[in-house]
Amino acid sequence: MSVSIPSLEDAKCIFLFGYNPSASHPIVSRRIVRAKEKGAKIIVADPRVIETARIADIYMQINNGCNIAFLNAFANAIVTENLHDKEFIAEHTNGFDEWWETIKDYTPESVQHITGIDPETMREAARMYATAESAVLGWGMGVAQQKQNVLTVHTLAAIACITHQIGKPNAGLAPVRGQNNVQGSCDMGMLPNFFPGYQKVTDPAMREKFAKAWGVPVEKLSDHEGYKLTDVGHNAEEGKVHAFYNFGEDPLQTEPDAQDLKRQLQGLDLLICQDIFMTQTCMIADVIFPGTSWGEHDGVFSASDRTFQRFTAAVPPKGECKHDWQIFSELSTRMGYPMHYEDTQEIWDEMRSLCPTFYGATYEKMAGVGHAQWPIPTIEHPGTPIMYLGGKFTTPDNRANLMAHDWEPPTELPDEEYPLILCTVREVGHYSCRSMTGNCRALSLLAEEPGEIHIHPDDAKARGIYDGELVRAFSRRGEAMSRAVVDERINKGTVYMTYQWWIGKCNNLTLHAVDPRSHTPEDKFSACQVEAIEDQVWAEQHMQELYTQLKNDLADLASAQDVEPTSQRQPQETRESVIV
Ligand SMILES: Nc1nc2c(c(=O)[nH]1)N[C@H]1C(S)=C(S)[C@@H](COP(=O)(O)OP(=O)(O)OC[C@H]3O[C@@H](n4cnc5c(=O)[nH]c(N)nc54)[C@H](O)[C@@H]3O)O[C@H]1N2
Ligand SMILES: Nc1nc2c(c(=O)[nH]1)N[C@H]1C(S)=C(S)[C@@H](COP(=O)(O)OP(=O)(O)OC[C@H]3O[C@@H](n4cnc5c(=O)[nH]c(N)nc54)[C@H](O)[C@@H]3O)O[C@H]1N2
Ligand SMILES: [Mo]
Repeated sequence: MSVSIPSLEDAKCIFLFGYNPSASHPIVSRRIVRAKEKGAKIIVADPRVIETARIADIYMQINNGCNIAFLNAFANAIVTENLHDKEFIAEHTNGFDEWWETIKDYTPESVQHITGIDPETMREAARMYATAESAVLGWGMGVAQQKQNVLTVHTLAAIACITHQIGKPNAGLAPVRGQNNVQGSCDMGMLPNFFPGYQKVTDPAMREKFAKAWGVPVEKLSDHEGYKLTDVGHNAEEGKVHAFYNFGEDPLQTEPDAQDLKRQLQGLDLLICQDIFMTQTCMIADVIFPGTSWGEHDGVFSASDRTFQRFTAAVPPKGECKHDWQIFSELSTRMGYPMHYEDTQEIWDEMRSLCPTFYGATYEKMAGVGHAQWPIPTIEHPGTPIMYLGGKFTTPDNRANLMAHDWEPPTELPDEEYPLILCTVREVGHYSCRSMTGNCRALSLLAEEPGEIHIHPDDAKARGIYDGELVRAFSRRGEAMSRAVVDERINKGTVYMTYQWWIGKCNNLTLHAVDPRSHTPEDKFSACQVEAIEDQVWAEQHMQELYTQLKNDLADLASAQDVEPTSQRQPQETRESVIV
C-alpha cells in the first residue's frame, strides 16, 4: 500500500474495486464508515452488492471478469473529460502517449456489453474520483484472483498517476493483503524471487552480501528464482520437485482443483507439513512438525500498510510443539548448517542488518504498542506513512511508467454444460482453510458445514432450488455439496461460494489457471453447474456423516502416537467424492 490504513479516514474519496472490507477486514471497514461520516465520497465497483455498496455514493454492479475493460473505460472517461493532471503527468510519469494509444479505444459505450455499466454512471464515477481533493483506490481479491491480475494492477496504478491521486496525503493505492502477516511473509523473503527486504536472488551483489553474512560460499545461494506455490503440483508430477516443505498452508483446502493437487502431492517422495492444527494436507504428509500459535510465540507482524508491530506470547507452548523458528533452526543444524538463536530479537536484528529498507525498525521502537512503518532506513527515521510523496517513485528515474493493456476474457467461460460462473470469496465468521476457526463453537453457530452457495433468484427458480436447501455444485474438475442461499445481490448467471468449507469445498470445482506473471490462480472465475437434490433428508444425513468422518480422521491422526508413513496408508480417495 502506498497509503496508511488510518489515513483512509481522512481521504475525500474512496474507490473500492473488488474488495469487500466488511467481511474481510472489519477494522478497515470501520475506517471507511468514518470517512463517509466525515463527508468522503464512496465509490464501489463489485459484481456483488457488498455491504459497502449500501453506503456508496455510486455503486456499479459490474459483470464478473470485466476488470481491465472497466478500468480502461474509466481512464478513458477521465482523459476525454480533460480531468487528468497534465503537469503531474509531464513531470512524474513516462509513456502517456503510448498509454493513451490503448486507452483511447475503450470508451464507456464501446465496452458496456463487457462491463454492464451505464456509460453516464461510469463518467460520473470517473469525475468523482479524478476531481476529489484526495482519493484512495483500494482493491482486493476481485483484482488479484484473475488471469490478468498483474496487468490490472498496472492499470489501477496508471489511473492514480494520471489524476495525481498518489504521492500526496490521504491519497494513493490501497491493495489489501490477506492474513494478518501475509505482508510480513513477503517482507521476510518468503517469495521465490527475493531475499528478505525485496532484494533479488538474481542480483549477484545481493547473493554476495547474504553469503558473506551467513558464512557460506556464494555458490550455495541459488542464482535463479524458485517455483511458486501453484507450480508445485505439476512440477511434482513432472518429476521436477521431489520434496515439499509446506509451512503454514493447507493447499488441499485452499488451492484450486484440489483433488488433482492431492493426487500430485501424493506422488512426492517427501511431504513435510508444519502447522498448528491437523489439516487435510497434514493428513497426507510424511512428517508433521507441530508449531506454536500466535498466542504462544513472540514475533513481528507486518500489516498491509507496511507497519511492523511486535507481539508477545501469552501462554507457553504445549506438548511437543515448538516455535517455527526453533523448528527451522534445529532442522538446519541437523542438516549440517548449525543455526543457534537465543530469541526472536536476535533473528530480527540479523534481518535488519541485511535489509536497508527495514534497518530502523528496532524492537525498542516497537515495544508496547509501538510500531515502525517501512521504508525506515535509519534508527532516527520516523517511518513512511505515505510513499512516493511529491511524485518521487522508486524507479531509476523516479518517474512512474504508465502501462495500459487490452482486456481479455477469463479462461473458462460458461457454456451449455456448465452455464454458471463460479466466483469464490470469503465470509466474516470463518478464516481461510478454517483450521483455526472450524473448531470454535461460537463460530460454528454463526456458520457451519457445508457452507453456502449464493444463487440468483432466476437461476434458483430455473433449477427448482429453494432457499436453505442442500444442493450439488459441480464442474469439469469435481463437485461439492452446499446450502443454497437465494440472493438478489449477485449477477444473474453467477454463483458464489466461500473457500472455508471442507465438505462444501469449492476448490474441488475451481480451475487451475494462473496469471502468467504472478502465478496466482483465477479463483474468481470458472464454469460450473448447480442441481437441486431431491432427497433432502438423505442429503443432510450424508453431509453430517462426511463431516464427522473427516473430523474423526483429523483427530485420530493428531492423537496417534506412532503413525505409519502415509505411503503405507490407503489413499483416502473415497471421502473426497462428496455426493454419491
Ligand atoms: N473473515 C475473514 N476475513 C478474511 C479472510 C477470511 O477467510 N475470513 N481471508 C483473508 C485473506 S487471505 C484475504 S486475501 C482477504 C481478501 O479480502 P477481499 O479482497 O475482500 O476478498 P474476496 O471476498 O475474496 O473478494 C473481494 C471482492 O471481489 C469481488 N469480485 C469478484 N469478481 C470480481 C471481478 O471480476 N471484478 C471485481 N472488480 N471484483 C470482483 C467479489 O464480489 C468480492 O466482493 O481477506 C482476509 N480476511
Ligand atoms: N477458491 C478460493 N481459494 C482460495 C481463495 C479464494 O478466494 N478462493 N483465497 C486464497 C487466498 S487469498 C489465500 S491467502 C489462501 C489462504 O490459504 P491457507 O494459507 O492455506 O490458509 P490459512 O487458514 O490462512 O492458513 C494456513 C495454515 O496455517 C496454520 N497456521 C496458523 N498460524 C501458524 C503458525 O504460527 N505457524 C504455523 N506453522 N502454522 C500456522 C493454520 O492452522 C492453517 O492450517 O487461500 C487461497 N484460496
Ligand atoms: Mo489471501
